[in-house]
Amino acid sequence: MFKKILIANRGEIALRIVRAARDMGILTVAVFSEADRDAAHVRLADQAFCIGPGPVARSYLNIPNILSAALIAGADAIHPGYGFLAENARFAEICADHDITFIGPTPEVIAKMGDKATAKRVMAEAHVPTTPGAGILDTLEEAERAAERIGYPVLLKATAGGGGKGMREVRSVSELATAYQTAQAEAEANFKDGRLYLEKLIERPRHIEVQVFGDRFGRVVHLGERDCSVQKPSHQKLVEEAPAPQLPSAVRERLHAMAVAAAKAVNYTNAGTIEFLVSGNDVYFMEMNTRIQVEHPVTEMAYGVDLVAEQIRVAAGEPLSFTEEDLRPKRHAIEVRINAEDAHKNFAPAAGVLSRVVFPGGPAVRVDSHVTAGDIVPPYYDSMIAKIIVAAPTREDAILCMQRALAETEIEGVHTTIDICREIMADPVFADGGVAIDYLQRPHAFASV
Ligand code: MV4
Repeated sequence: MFKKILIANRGEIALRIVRAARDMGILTVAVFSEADRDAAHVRLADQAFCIGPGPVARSYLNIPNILSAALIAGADAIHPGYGFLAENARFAEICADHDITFIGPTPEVIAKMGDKATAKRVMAEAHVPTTPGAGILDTLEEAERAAERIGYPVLLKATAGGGGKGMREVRSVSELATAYQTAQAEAEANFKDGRLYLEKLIERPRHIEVQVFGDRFGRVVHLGERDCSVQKPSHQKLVEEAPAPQLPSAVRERLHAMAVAAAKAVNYTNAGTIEFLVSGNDVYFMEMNTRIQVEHPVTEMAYGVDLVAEQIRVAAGEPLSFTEEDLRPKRHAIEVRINAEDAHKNFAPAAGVLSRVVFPGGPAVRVDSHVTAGDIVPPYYDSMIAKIIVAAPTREDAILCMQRALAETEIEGVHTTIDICREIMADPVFADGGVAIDYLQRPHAFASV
């Protein structure tokens, strides 16, 4: 087992990893930017190194500085968390070159799944259902022919993308040229890779993803699905739950089987997520995320497992520790994300001082957060300041519990998503379950969206 793990991240996930390591008797090394000098992850780790100024390019994305910290501290592993360097194949490779274990899948798998057109082709070859579409498009004329063949509406996607950047809906041939140019320009600007592919637009699908886990002995398991259909127009998730409500058991079983097949097709190791679009009884592979996800606690609460500890064990070369009992869902879990942003201003990030912070409690409530009263929300990073997760025997009970948890929560000084999360938990449409990805944009549903 590792003796010392460096955490190449900040915020709540850095704390989450410090805690998992500490619980396993492993020493921890934090890295931090100048804007995070007083941050909780710095205080809780055994050691901490400043890796540069606030802007991420000069600190949390600064590979030489992070690696130097790991080498000076004598860390034998690096956990990248999510975001930042978590899906950077080059970083995973550089860690290996320095005899430091990257806690995640291999660089080859990260690169393969990071290229969305390649990932889709690999999954189609493994008989995982994908949306009808075309591979990389070299010209507008090729896009026109492909769209004609598939039939409108279609969706242009950036192969370097994911998360919706460089994506354009095209409803007729007259819209294609403009959409092609803007999607290409957006992809080029964001990823320095303007390559596009195209697929049939699935209208009003649900976003359901499956947690998978593989070890170095070729065992691959799934830990069920999470329903993440409640997303902001920017594709950021706001509410996640497990199991997915109103899902026919045949569809659920197919999702689980497809996810395991997908992970096995690439000899997947460590924690991963297979994202699907679900429309009626049809399921389509969308993307694979080769990291621990923000919403992983939903699965942890529903199943009663520790996914981060398992990541560490598997990276250290141990076999998966999950038993048959571990792999059965026991409760219904719901997570809401509390972001420092103004729901009335298109969810614009709200920087400022948190003058008051009160989090909820109780045996079924978990709060993953790095903030306390008096903290400043720095402008450089993601606006998420807390996740509240609850679990109960039934979905109805879980919603009641979340309503109570949100009623106890008080955050003052900056605008947050608490109010809209309260509205969602009180909404009869959400209570019915099975909402699609356009849920927050339904006409007049939420005054603030
Ligand atoms: C789609 C789709 C409909 N049809 N692909 C959104 C981000 C990226 N991961 C892929 N996304 C989508 N791909 C086809 N063929 C709809 C979306 C989509 C979406 C997916 C999940 C959750 C929220 C979403 C919001 C808008 C669009």
